[in-house]
This record gives sequence, C-alpha cells and structure tokens, in this order.
Amino acid sequence: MVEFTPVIILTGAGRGIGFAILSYLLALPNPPNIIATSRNISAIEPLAAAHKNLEVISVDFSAPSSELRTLISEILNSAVLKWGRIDSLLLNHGNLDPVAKIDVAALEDWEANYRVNFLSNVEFIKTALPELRKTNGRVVLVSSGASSIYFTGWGAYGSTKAALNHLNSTLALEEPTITTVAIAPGIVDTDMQASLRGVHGKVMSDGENAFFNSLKENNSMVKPEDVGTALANLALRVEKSLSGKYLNWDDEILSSYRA
Ligand SMILES: NC(=O)c1ccc[n+]([C@@H]2O[C@H](COP(=O)([O-])OP(=O)(O)OC[C@H]3O[C@@H](n4cnc5c(N)ncnc54)[C@H](OP(=O)(O)O)[C@@H]3O)[C@@H](O)[C@H]2O)c1
Ligand SMILES: *[C@@H]1O[C@H](CO)[C@@H](O)[C@H](O)[C@H]1NC(C)=O
Ligand SMILES: *[C@@H]1O[C@H](CO)[C@@H](O)[C@H](O)[C@H]1NC(C)=O
Ligand SMILES: CC(=O)N[C@H]1CO[C@H](CO)[C@@H](O)[C@@H]1O
Repeated sequence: MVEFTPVIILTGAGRGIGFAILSYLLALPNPPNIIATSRNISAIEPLAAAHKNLEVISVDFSAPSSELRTLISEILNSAVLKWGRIDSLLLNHGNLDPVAKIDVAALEDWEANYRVNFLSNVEFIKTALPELRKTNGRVVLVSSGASSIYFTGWGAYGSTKAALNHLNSTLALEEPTITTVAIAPGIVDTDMQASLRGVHGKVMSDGENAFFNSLKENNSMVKPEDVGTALANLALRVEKSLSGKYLNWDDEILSSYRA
C-alpha cells in the first residue's frame, strides 16, 4: 500500500507523447500529483481547473543558462511547496530544429537545441537531486533512436540525444538511490513526424523522405498513447534493476509497463 501520493514533473506535456502521458496519468484511479510544462499550454491549462492534482506551467527551455536555472528551480519549488516532495522527473520535451546539414550549421541554433534537449535535463536533475534522494526517486529521460541512427541534417538533434544517453549511466553511477532510465520511443505519430514529412523534407535525401513518408502511408508509426502509457508507468514504478539503462520502449523487458 502506498500511503502518499507521488509527485511527477512532466515536461513537453502540451501535445504529442507528453499529452498522451498526461492523459493516461490523469485517468488513473489514484492519479499522482503532477506539474506539467510546455511552451504552449492552451491544450492543457483547462485541465488544471478540473484536476486539483495538476498544475500547469508555461516555460521555454531555449532560454539562456542563467534564466534556465531560475525557470527550473521555480518549477521544482512549486512542486515542493504544494505537495512536499518530488518522486519522478519525466523529461519528455524535445525539439528537432535545426534540421540542417553541417555545411550550413549555425552555432546559435545548435546552442539553443542543446539547451532545450540536453542542458535543461542536466539542470532539472541537478536541482531536483536533494528531493529525489529523499524519495528514492526516478528519472525517465526521453531519448531517441536518432542518438545512434544517422539522418541527413539531424546532427544537432541526434547528438543531444546521444548526450542524454550518456547521462543515464553517469547518474546511475553517481546516485545509487535514484533509478534512471533513458527510453527511445520509436517513430511516433506526432507533430514532430509531421514536420519531418513537411519542411524538413527539403534537407533530407529522397531515400530518407521515402522512408518517413511510407511509415505514414502504411500507418506503421507508434501511437502516442501506447508509448505514453509505458513512459507514465516507468515514471510511477520503474524497478531499480533497470537503472542506467537505455532501452527501446518496446523492449521485452518493459512489457509490464506497457499494459
Ligand atoms: N515523435 C517521434 O517520432 C519521436 C521519436 C523519438 C524521440 N522522440 C522524442 O519524444 C519527445 C516528445 O516528442 P513528440 O513527438 O511528442 O514531439 P512534439 O509533438 O513536437 O511535442 C514536443 C513537446 O516538447 C515541447 N517543447 C519543444 N521545444 C520546447 C522548448 N523550447 N521549451 C519547452 N518545451 C518545448 C513542446 O512544447 P510546445 O507544444 O509548447 O511546442 C511539446 O510539448 C521528444 O523528446 C522527442 O525528441 C519523438
Ligand atoms: C497552441 O496550441 C493550440 C491548441 O493545441 C493551438 O490551437 C494553437 O495554434 C497553438 N499556438 C501556437 C502559437 O502554436
Ligand atoms: C510500406 O509498405 C510497402 C508495401 O507493403 C513496403 O514496401 C514498405 O517497405 C513499407 N514501408 C515501411 C517503412 O515499412
Ligand atoms: C546509450 C547508452 O549510453 N546507454 C548506457 C546507459 O547505461 C547503461 C548502464 O550503465 C550502459 O550499459 C549503456 O551503454
């Protein structure tokens, strides 16, 4: 029996996979307390009126480091003030841009992507550690197959996800009381894929475009609800033995989290 209500920080909750995660958590018979963030919160802000266990915060993680530090500590402080603890970080936000070949790479664009996809995660973990140690907490990082599969123009995105994978082992090594996993969600039918088939198609090769287009035509992408369920359950109860691992969402070892 759990005699407290766990507190989950969920990022990128406004649409796509994060929205599916939030919907799953809110529909549980005993839902956790949740702080949900996104840049655009118009789809989720109304939910907070109906769910006392939900607080919604609008935040842009491309902000410079000094601002990022303040933004993240405000989010975490808000959870502690309201509910007295933090049990899980489910760091799902992510941005594909810039999709551009290295010969035209703009350092500023790569830097912004590193703040969003990687540095904000480091700052979240660092700042939450004192609370996560108290609760033997969990960190679920949303990585990508693109950390080790290479597509034309994806250098910034893929390398941030590879860096995120590295965090899993370092954190697992340094913080034995916390359970960390990095999960690749597969190719999921969200706006991110729509942008690949749209504007970003200009950068990729014909073969790469044909691959992404045929996934859509064949209706063979992962559904956000399916991967969202697995990620939500990992945030609620990932087992210690998985700590430090980088896994595909459909790995056999995760079957009990997908149900
Ligand atoms: N879809 C896939 O095929 C796929 C594959 C592998 C990995 N992933 C990963 O899965 C995660 C969720 O992706 P998705 O497919 O659900 O993408 P999505 O539909 O594009 O949603 C991305 C989410 O991240 C938030 N976000 C983006 N940039 C942000 C910023 N600068 N500051 C704060 N929040 C920001 C977005 O907020 P706004 O709504 O306000 O923009 C949105 O909530 C990402 O980490 C992505 O890299 C996706
Ligand atoms: C914010 O999200 C809403 C609802 O999902 C959408 O209708 C609107 O266009 C979005 N706004 C921006 C600036 O992207
Ligand atoms: C989509 O279906 C076609 C026809 O069955 C097949 O040739 C192709 O390999 C499929 N594409 C993907 C990405 O699964
Ligand atoms: C992709 C990656 O770096 N995964 C690592 C996550 O952590 C485990 C355990 O330390 C390593 O075995 C993986 O290589």
